[in-house]
Amino acid sequence: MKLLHTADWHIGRTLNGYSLLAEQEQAFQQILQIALDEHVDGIVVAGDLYDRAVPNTDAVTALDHMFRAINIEHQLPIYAISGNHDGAKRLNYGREWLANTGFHLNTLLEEAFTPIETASTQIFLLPFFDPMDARVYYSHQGMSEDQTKAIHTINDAMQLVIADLVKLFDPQKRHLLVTHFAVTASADDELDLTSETTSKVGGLASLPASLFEAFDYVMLGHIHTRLASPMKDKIRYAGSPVKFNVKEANPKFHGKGVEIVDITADHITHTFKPITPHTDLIALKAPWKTLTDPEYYHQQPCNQAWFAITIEDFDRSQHLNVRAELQKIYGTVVELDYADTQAKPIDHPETATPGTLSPDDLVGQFFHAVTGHDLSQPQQRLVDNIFIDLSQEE
Ligand SMILES: [Mn+2]
Repeated sequence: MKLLHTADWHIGRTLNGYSLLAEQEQAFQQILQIALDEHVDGIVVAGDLYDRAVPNTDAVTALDHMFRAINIEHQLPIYAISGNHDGAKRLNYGREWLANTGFHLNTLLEEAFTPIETASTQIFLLPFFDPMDARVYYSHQGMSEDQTKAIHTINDAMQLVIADLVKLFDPQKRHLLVTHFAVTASADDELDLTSETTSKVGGLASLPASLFEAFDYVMLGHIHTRLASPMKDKIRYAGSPVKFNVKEANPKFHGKGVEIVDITADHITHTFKPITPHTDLIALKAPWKTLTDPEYYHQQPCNQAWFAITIEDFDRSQHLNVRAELQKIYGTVVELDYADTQAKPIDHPETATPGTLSPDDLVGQFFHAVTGHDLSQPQQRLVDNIFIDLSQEE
């Protein structure tokens, strides 16, 4: 069995107010072509189909056309789940009808416990969920209130869920999991690659890869670069097909694409297939004199890419409309920033800057600075839950 693994389409996303829809449609055409060239048996979309729970009508129309092309025109099965950006209940609409044409879409936790059965594999589609969803699910399963109340973190919840999925394993078949979480190589790891937001995910909602070891292969969504894959051979992120923020313009994140996962009785392999951006996102950082020097900018794909420009050591009093001048040279400038190359002294060297801390750590540090005490366990739990809720709304 051969599957195409992609994730985090975020249809309808904008970059500093610029619509990415044309770029997303371009990327989709390439994904479809790869699927056809590789003769895959289905396309896996591991969550965050839309960018928001209530997507705008252009986004809905665009995704409808994409799924139609895959599933109706080319009759390829789709194996999809909702991510934290999707509205699980809304996206659930029509689910049972869609399954009739091989469009398998799970958005609710309880749906994960019915794997999709093929001749040689079981495909478990586990959508994004939070500890509260797990409490509700397990109380419906007859679990006592004391036990459901013990489900505090996503780690607590996932241990129960995985144990129940494993009970459904058919020993004659391969077991594949599609899910949407921050998974790290070990419990202590912190993700510092680009993820949902530009800040660290931290220990907050990240799960250790060891939780998923029972599966033969895990196809993840949530982190937007495949370089964050926690186990290179079998627990992998596909990454988003499109660059979503300026951080991703950094060459170290280059290489958007999808993975072709080939599953046979004795091995599973994955092969990266690149997607070429139509309008690339280029980050430049240089002094004003350099940026406006023809020798420099003639080296750049002016008017063909989007630019995020950081001007170094800039005397702002000299130029009235910096953006307009740069746009004359470069075309679309999606982000403009200023940087001093001379490092400034830090007031509190023992305190990390906000950008390098996870949101929960930041709250903890602030609390400590104000009260002189660490957060108690119930307080920490409250903070965690607030950020889990926020990550769903984001
Ligand atoms: Mn995402």
